[in-house]
Amino acid sequence: MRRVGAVLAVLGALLWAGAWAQGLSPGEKEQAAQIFFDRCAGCHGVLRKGATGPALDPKKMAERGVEYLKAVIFGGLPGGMPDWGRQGILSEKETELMARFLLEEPPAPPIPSYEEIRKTWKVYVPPEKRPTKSEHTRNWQNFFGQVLRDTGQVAIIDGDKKELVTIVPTGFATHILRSSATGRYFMAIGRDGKASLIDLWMNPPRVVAESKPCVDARSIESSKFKGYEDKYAVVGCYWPPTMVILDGLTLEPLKMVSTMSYTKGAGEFVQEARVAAIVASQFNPEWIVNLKESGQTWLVDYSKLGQKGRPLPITMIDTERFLHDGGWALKRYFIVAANAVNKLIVIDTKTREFVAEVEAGVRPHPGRGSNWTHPTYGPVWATGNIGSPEVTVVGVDPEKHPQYAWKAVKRIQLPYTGTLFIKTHPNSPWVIVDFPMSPSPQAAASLCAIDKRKLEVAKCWEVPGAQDLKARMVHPEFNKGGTEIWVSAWGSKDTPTFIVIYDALTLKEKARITGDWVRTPTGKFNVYNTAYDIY
Ligand code: DHE
Repeated sequence: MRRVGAVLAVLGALLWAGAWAQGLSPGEKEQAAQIFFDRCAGCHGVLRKGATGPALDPKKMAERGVEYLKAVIFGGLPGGMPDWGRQGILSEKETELMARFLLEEPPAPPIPSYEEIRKTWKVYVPPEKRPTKSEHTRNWQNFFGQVLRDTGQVAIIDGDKKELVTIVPTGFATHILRSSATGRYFMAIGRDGKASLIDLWMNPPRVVAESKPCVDARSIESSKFKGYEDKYAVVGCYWPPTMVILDGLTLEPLKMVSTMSYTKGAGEFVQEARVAAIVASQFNPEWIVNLKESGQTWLVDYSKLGQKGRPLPITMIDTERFLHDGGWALKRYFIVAANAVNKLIVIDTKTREFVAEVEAGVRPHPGRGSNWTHPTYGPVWATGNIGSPEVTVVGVDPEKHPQYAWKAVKRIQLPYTGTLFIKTHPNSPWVIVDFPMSPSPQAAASLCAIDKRKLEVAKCWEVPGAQDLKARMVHPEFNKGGTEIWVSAWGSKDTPTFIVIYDALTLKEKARITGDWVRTPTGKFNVYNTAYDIY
């Protein structure tokens, strides 16, 4: 049922590429291509050229041998390669299939036409039929949008009452949510490239528009500059490598831009130049769009899209390869991780310049990172690292604290590796750190709190019940007032888990959200903090 078209397309491409290898039947190839697309392509690239994960060149894979590949796929590797077999996601048979698939030349999935994409565009409630004020009395600015990854849904939870408001369908393996500039809409992006617009003012909140501008995507953002609030949206695609601009209120595809390019503007030509993090500038009517494989950061000016011919000025800055995720410092500097080269890249969105690069730990993964003001170093921003047990704290104020700006002022030692996300709030003394990529189940079920003044770990604890559910604690997020920290227990789709809520001062557990619907909860996004970039 799911993405049969995509499977057939991948299979078609396999045939087209003449990638028949001995031993794999057409059925096996189809299955392996789909598993690779769903589970592996995000890190290794659909063409297997490598990014977050290493390149998987068929000749090198053949040298390593099927037995070695099976062991790695099943049991994982320290530093990020998931243990797909041990987690129960791939059976032994599927593990062997994937090992054999890696010996073959990778197929390139076809590229959908604009007509095909346009057919995916649906407006369920046109803007003029939507409410002009909230239809309910709930405090929607303190709603949380909880991604239920493997059910392809988003749960809207009332953060004041800690009760489920509704569950809406979104894309396959839904990845993230972003708030529109006003916070009224959540925009969801699925790994199948489906964008969904959720109106939080409706009673109950519902998907009012959707479109699927590509077949594989990870990012979505709205236009936030004054005068353009909620007017446009942009989807960052992994495949085809494109950036697609949509109408912000209907998600109608308006403009598709290929991101294939030469690395850093003058190197090797990369077909698979995937769009990673996108943020919306407050200083200019533009998005900061980060291209992973080509190592470019684009400043995309959306202010002229209303003119004849939809002009789209793009300023291309050569930064660093393997850009991934990142966030704001002082709401002016965008800091993005070039994770495969252990660097942080800093863009000043006011002057529109590439200002610095900072040495991080091993494979920095900030999510959006965390901001606070330290008594000595002044304003700082911090990231966790997947491959080293470290939170890297960077000085970010070149005007008042130039001696610390763009330097790692502290490398806080953690007890474990495997951090994906860290988060804080101006009203909390703590930065909360997760470890979902740790190979140790005990570490993956644990959290740590860092003291923002002392710049050291104050407390680490294992979340009771998480290991019993084979769950990894992931993605801390504060409520609007900064008085609570919410963290999800990410287990398998077959078993409901929970979202745990801590007091943001005492770190004592306050509540748990449970229910049959709590399956594979991953990222969760507080409306106010997401709309106003508070982290
Ligand atoms: Fe993400 C952010 C890509 C796996 C949960 N992830 C991002 C961003 C990118 C990205 C480019 C930044 C988006 C932005 O800001 O515009 N993620 C990828 C991958 O390529 C990767 C490594 C592999 C894949 O196949 O997708 C991947 N991501 C995951 C997960 O396995 C996570 C933990 C669970 C899930 O839902 O799939 C996951 N990624 C997230 C979350 C964010 C994110 C929750 C946003 C963090 C935030 O606070 O903003």
